[in-house]
Amino acid sequence: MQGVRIVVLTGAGISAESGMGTFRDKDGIWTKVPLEDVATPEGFARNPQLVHDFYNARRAALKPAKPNAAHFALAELERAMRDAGGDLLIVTQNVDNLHEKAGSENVLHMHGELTKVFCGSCHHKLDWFDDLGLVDVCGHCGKEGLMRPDVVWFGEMPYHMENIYQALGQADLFVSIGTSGSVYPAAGFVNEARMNGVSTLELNLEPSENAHAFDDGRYGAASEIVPAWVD
Ligand code: BV8
Repeated sequence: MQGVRIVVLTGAGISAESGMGTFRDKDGIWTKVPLEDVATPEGFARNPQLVHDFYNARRAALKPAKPNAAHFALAELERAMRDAGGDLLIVTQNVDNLHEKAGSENVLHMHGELTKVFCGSCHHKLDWFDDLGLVDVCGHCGKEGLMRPDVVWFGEMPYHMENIYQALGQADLFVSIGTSGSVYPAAGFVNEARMNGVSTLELNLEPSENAHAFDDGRYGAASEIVPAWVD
């Protein structure tokens, strides 16, 4: 592992066994709630209270949630690689904080975080662990009613893109865990990695939409296949 660099992309599947729910599976979040209503800037402009209710419920569900064996295995691998002079970067599409709860330190949240909000007027960001509502006032500019979850909605630019593409260009291995490969730009990372000559591996419950793009794939529940891969 000396000097080895791994970039791991995670999606909702890694947190499924921690009770956080996935988006596009049979009982997924987007089968119950139209994403246009709760995960777009237009939906927020139309009905901000509906959006707050949706994210307040998910923030409440996150509080007691615990990382599973897959999160812990990645945290352990990060420590082992660091000790050996290598580097493991987790790029997560998840807005939960289960990688951090498991002890991972090198984590980029490309779709934002449930435990953060920002002001739509002055863009000041702050930690937020409770319900968010229309009457909340920005602690920075003092405006009321413009606070929103720090989540990247459809049509918005994901975070940390420059760092992510740089890491993909320098990696030895790219591993995608628990994601359907249906949301861009994350779904394109495997091709970016391959163009840079990086080996690619998919770990998922079943082959994803772009399974064909990976050099290798291992399939099963994340809590089993991720620790097995790390070992
Ligand atoms: C952008 C908010 C410009 C967070 C989310 C047409 C073509 C190409 C692109 C587009 C297009 N039309 C529109 C676009 C762009 C659009 C897009 O991709 N749309 C798709 C639907 C076509 N993307 C955007 O708008 C993005 N911005 O593109 O900006 C740009 C361009 C270039 C470079 C930079 C910027 C912004 C996207 C933001 C999305 N935000 N939601 C929230 O509320 O949580 S999306 C939502 O999907 C989640 O955030 C999630 O992170 C993301 C990905 O979903 P997955 O994590 O993969 O979850 P899913 O349910 O789909 O899959 C779960 C998988 O786990 C399954 O495979 C299942 O088998 C597996 N699984 C289940 N259980 C387990 C398991 N695996 C292992 N173990 C288990 N136990």
